[in-house]
Amino acid sequence: MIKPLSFLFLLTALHSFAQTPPKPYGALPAPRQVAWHETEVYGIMHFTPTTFENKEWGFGDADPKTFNPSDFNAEQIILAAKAGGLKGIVLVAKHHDGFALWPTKTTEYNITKSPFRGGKGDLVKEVADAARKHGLKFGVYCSPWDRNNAAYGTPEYLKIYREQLRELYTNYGELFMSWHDGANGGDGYYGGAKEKRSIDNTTYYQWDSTWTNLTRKLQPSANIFSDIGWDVRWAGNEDGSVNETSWATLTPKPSEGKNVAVPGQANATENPGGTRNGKFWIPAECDVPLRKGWFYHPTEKPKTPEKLFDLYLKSVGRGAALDLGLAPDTRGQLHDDDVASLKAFGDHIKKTFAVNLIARASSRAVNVRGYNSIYSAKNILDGKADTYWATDDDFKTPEVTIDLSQPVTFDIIAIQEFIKLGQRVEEFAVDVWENNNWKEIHKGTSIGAKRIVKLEVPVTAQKMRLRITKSPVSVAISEFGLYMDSE
Ligand code: FUL
Ligand code: CA
Repeated sequence: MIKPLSFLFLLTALHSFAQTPPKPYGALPAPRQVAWHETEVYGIMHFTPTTFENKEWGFGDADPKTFNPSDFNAEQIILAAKAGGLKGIVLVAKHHDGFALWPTKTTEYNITKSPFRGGKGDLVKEVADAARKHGLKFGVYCSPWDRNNAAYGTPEYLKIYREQLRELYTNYGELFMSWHDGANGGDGYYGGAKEKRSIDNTTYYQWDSTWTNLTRKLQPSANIFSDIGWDVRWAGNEDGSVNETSWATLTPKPSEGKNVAVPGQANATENPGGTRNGKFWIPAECDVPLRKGWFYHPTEKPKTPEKLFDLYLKSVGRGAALDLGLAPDTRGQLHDDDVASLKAFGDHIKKTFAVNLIARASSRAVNVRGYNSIYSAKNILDGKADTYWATDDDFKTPEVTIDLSQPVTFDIIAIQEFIKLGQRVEEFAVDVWENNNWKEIHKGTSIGAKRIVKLEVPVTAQKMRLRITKSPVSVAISEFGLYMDSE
């Protein structure tokens, strides 16, 4: 006979077993990366003397007095970004031309030498303040390549560069990104030398120690972006898209002839698709200018809202993020055309994803982990990223059926995995019930943070199902939604 006390013990043990969440799979996102995934769409803003020279890469010789916006307005820019659905802004605090937009102590080539706000201005602060005031996250890009600095190429410059980062990391609040790129070395002004300087970027910048000792210490929530990581990788192009199958994990590989994988030296062929079962969680950022160039040029036009929506599907809809280049004009504001394009894009997304057409449906899963309601299939319809449907360990290819009280018409499918437990699913399919049979309407691969599928033609159905068709482990799906493109 089981004694009452041991029976109670057994019950408690069984109960806690049934509550055990699935074991995490593979490389996992750090909390800062989970927050980054939620940002989805953000912007990167280029506005330096290069804007006034109508160039893309300033040589580093522009007179600081040329930086003279007639009506700079950080709020105009931030509000336009916000209307576009952007949830963060990365400011290029210093581009390759070397002009610092903040009153740095590290170089004379900075904003205090310009007429901006009578030499008392701090553009980094104005943008940071405006962003925070309107609920956008803030980040910085400080170009390592500096075509103005006389010390560029010597060990002395590395100290200067690190000090610039230190100033940016300490004076402008919490940053969501520290953006770095691999463009470096070449010709430039270099304090008047006007020559070509080549550096070995596998050794010169010593990124490991900069990121470990500065970035991680002073800005632990900042996601380090570079072409291979550490936190966020480059998509491998500047078109705003990743591969249809794109994994959030990556095993950075050195490029040919090099024995280290550092910014600018990575083998970019894996960037658009990532590495299935890669060593690190390093999801992709798709950076693309809103216009043709990163800087404002009067003859160029912004992308249409339709084009932006398409890029959204090819970036955010493939588990990556969309980073749109914003280029203020010589007034220091976004052109009306850019404002209009952003607004229409933002409205398009807002309207389309306002209601999950199956939010009120009932759902039946073949398996729910430990019969426990905290892992119920209902969790995929509740609109909350933190609740998920999980299956028992041996249910790796489960399905869930959705029943509605009346038919709905949709042309967009959206699925999210609970990424805190890793990227688990490898293949999935969606079916609708038609003439007493299941008909497959879509078959896909990677999901991760989000997978959005736009169907060629709208589908009408009252009953549908999501099938996970390939996964090395049990699944953890946090959301499933059907939507109708509002346009
Ligand atoms: C690149 C730079 O060379 C471009 O000028 C621009 O800043 C872009 C965002 O990153 O690597
Ligand atoms: Ca959920």
